[in-house]
Amino acid sequence: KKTVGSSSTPLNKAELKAAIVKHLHCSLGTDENKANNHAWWKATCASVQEHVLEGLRKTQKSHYLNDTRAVHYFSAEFLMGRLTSNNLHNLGLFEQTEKALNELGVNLTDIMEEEQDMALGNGGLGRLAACFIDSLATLDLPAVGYGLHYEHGLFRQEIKNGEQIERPDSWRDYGNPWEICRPESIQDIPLFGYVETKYGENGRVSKEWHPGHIVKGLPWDIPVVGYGGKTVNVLRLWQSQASDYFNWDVFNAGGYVDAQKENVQAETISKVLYPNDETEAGKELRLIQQYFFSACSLKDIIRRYKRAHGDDWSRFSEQVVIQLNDTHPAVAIPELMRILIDRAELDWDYAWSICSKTFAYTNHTLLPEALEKWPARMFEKILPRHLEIIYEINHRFMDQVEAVWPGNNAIKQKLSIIEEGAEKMVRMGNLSVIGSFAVNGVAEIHSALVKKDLFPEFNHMWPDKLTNVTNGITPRRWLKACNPALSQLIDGKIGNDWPLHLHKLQGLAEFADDAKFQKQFMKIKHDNKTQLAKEVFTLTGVEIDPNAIFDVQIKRLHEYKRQHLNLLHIMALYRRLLENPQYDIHPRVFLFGAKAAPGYKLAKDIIYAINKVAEKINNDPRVNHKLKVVFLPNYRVSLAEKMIPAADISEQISTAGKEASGTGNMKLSLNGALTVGTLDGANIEIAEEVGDENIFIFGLTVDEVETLDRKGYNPFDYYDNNRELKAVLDWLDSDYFTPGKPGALSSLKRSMLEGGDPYKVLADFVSYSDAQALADKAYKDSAKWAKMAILNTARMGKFTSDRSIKDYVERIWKLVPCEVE
Ligand code: 26Y
Repeated sequence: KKTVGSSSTPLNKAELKAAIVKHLHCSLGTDENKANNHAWWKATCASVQEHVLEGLRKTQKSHYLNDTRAVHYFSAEFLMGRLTSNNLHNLGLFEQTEKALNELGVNLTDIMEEEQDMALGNGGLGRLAACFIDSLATLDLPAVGYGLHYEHGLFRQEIKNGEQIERPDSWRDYGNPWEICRPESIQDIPLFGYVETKYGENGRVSKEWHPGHIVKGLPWDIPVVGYGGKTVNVLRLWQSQASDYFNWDVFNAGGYVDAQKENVQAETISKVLYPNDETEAGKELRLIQQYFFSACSLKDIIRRYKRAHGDDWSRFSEQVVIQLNDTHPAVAIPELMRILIDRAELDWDYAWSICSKTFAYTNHTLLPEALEKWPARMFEKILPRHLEIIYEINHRFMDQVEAVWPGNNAIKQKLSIIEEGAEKMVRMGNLSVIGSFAVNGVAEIHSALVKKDLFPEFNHMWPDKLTNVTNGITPRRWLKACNPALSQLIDGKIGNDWPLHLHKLQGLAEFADDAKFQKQFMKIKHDNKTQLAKEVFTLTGVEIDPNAIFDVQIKRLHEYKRQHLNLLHIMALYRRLLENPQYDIHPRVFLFGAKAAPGYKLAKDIIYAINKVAEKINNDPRVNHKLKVVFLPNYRVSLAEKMIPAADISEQISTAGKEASGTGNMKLSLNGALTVGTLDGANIEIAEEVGDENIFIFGLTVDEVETLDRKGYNPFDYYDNNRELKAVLDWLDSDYFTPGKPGALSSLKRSMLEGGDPYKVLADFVSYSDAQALADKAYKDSAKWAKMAILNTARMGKFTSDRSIKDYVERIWKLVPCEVE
């Protein structure tokens, strides 16, 4: 059994001090007197990294000697955030390092602020990948994360006059102490060109792809330290580079400048993360990115497999499972087919039998606009051979459909990988289902809807293929590291192994009524709020009172997530306070954090509206002792780590059926925030765990949304019949919040009226406002609130990502843990 801090070569305080000073001198070229926080941080990381790399070497040796089956998690996004605190905690070195630095006159918390977030992801899907690789290492499971080494992660958000401005993110400007460059494992990746059909003497027809370009993939490895420090897996991220030999001709002809153009093109591939989630942009570069990292990763996997098994492909799918994080890496399916057929010269059926036992696919959305489709013409230009293979996969699949539904062309059209129409499109979702042996949704309700609404025919053809794995979060980052005071309180009550066995938090339930424990618990919450209040003041200049309710909505900005429902309610409270200064609510601070996709107009309008309403309310002495609104700029993992421990209320208010799971909901509840939420995604499972009395559920259910749609939803029914709602919406047309600029907020109102209110904001308004009133009432009874908060923390055991990973292992991956040392 693992105990924390039992890593193989423990570093004591004296050794840490010596190592840090050595790195200050020998790696950073400075000394104790000259070093600034940045240098101290780097020297600390370098000292720890030595230790991490030992663990990595031992892990790789164990995996090699045991010839382990491994999962390969393919994801276009890994939202890692900062690594220092996480690595120190997982190695059991946090406290020693803190003390060592203290004796050197340095504060660990301060120097950790020097680290840039690794923001190589947009939101939930990317952060899920990061939590999963933490759990995989913690559970001693052989695993590799594969993705893209974006030079620029998700844009940095500034707010100017209430509007979002995007600035480039440069997370590696001063070097990243955790990553290791591996030029020895470079891969060549072909692109463009044409396909030649060859007729062999034996009558065998074969295909040869003559690529028009070759780009190099250079891998960077980020060690992933499991909790307890034994297994250290890797996250391997590919950077694109021009392949030098390809440019020699131009270069020799004196075309030095032209040769650089080629370089620029090749290096563009991993330049920047696309900032859209949920709406597909259909850009050529994005398809190239997807192919680039999928092809690099497959080559890497095959190289490793061949080292152990030579040309014997019969054991490939026993050794290798590839998890596709959404359809973004789905082009790996035809790529593996291409390698098996064109390169290894296997016949189609054998190749397909290997391929269709290798891939599994996770679906993260039902929103039609998020389902990836590529124009067949674009596919043909970039990946001509892959398009042929996709046609062949589809042809054979259509025969299967014909066998199940003879003569039914409507079903064939629906299930085909190719969408016929004005422009032929390749449907990546269909390809993923057909090419995978397992498909999962990310929460019970979402998986049920995947079966019922998204892929019902596939579910009929392969009743065991579609399944559920409810998402989870790593409690190491999202409680132990981000909320040290609460963690220590918990340690003292139930012992310190809850980060590995989160169900043990149940043990806190017996203290939920204990007045002393309630006080301790709420004192920590209050201290966390005080700390956040300071941060808010630094970042925005707005003063907030830690005695107010901190009500938090943090997530990407989307209509379906309904930040504008929250805003309408805030405006309603404001109105009530203006109309009746005695209106009795506990003071509340509404905190938002959200980035909008740069091209998503209405999302940006909502950010602007929140900021304008905030400005007005915060400066209105009639109400600002009761109400404050704060939009924190540049929401990201490291800011989440500061906001979540300070939250009293968690806003999870998506239209039922739209949020696949949500994971912020789990993080907030784990830290003792009460959810105001709809019956959507994992909220439903959270309600089951905490009990209906410890959550504020409101709004239409999935069935009610469906019924309303069938009947014909008319937002004017609500607008015309609710005076408050009408007044609040009309307020948006005035210049009350935007002096001198009437109509500056009108687009919001329009979307909810003439626009048809696609996310049923008006339908849920009253129910939401009632739930908020109940929350307010509950907060006024502080013992009751404390009990509810404690029970939220106590009952989050299910949502550890360790449980999610165990579900994947049992239902899909069939992996065996491999002890290191
Ligand atoms: C196709 C491209 C534009 C695209 C890029 C990113 C499409 C989608 C995404 C990201 C989607 C995403 O983050 N989905 C979220 O996944 C979480 C983890 O499963 C869920 O908790 C959350 O409900 C879902 O919205």
